[in-house]
Amino acid sequence: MGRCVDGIRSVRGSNAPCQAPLTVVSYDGRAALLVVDLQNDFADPAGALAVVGAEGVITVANREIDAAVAAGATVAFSQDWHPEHTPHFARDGGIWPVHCVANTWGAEFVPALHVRGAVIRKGSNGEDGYSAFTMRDVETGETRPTELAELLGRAISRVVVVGLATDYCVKATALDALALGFETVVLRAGVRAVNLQPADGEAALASIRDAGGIIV
Ligand code: VGL
Ligand code: ZN
Repeated sequence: MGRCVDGIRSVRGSNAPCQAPLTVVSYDGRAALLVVDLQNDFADPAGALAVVGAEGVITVANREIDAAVAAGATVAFSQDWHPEHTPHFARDGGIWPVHCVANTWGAEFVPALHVRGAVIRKGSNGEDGYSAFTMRDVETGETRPTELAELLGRAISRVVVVGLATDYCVKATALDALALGFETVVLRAGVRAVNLQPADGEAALASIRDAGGIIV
């Protein structure tokens, strides 16, 4: 019997169902690939908030980027882009080590990434936030949209999400995409979790699925 890997059966001819739906991701002019936060601080082993398994995410992301560009889909890249002081950081009352401070090495895209598309910096005016669609004012907590939804416009009906991290920015981005009415697909092989608690990544995927997202 075939083994299920990321919901895709590795041996043809077996008809036992996999746990995840068998959905083929294909790109066209109505699709957008969102590449979330593939920056040194998350994706380089020396990064301040290095996520285990991030190399695999870069490989998958590059493959998807190439396919999306070839098919005429939109590709957008988000960057976690923090001010030096933000309630996001442990030193300012939050939970995270200092990471992805604007204009530092940690905030740069990993050098191997095929950056071919628009770049969305969450908080270029000093805000921050997890979702690629929203920025949060660090003083008032108010959120407002980034330019991403406008960039996707009305021509895009479907978004495909890859990147880091499953339990924070991927989750927030996918939930916002669903709330905005996009058919939303998350590639399991193209995401990894921080997992402050061991099951956080799986719980995040479950909440995306519960909100109507497709995990493949
Ligand atoms: C993220 C933790 C802190 C993310 C950003 O990109 O998922 N995680 N800031
Ligand atoms: Zn952050």
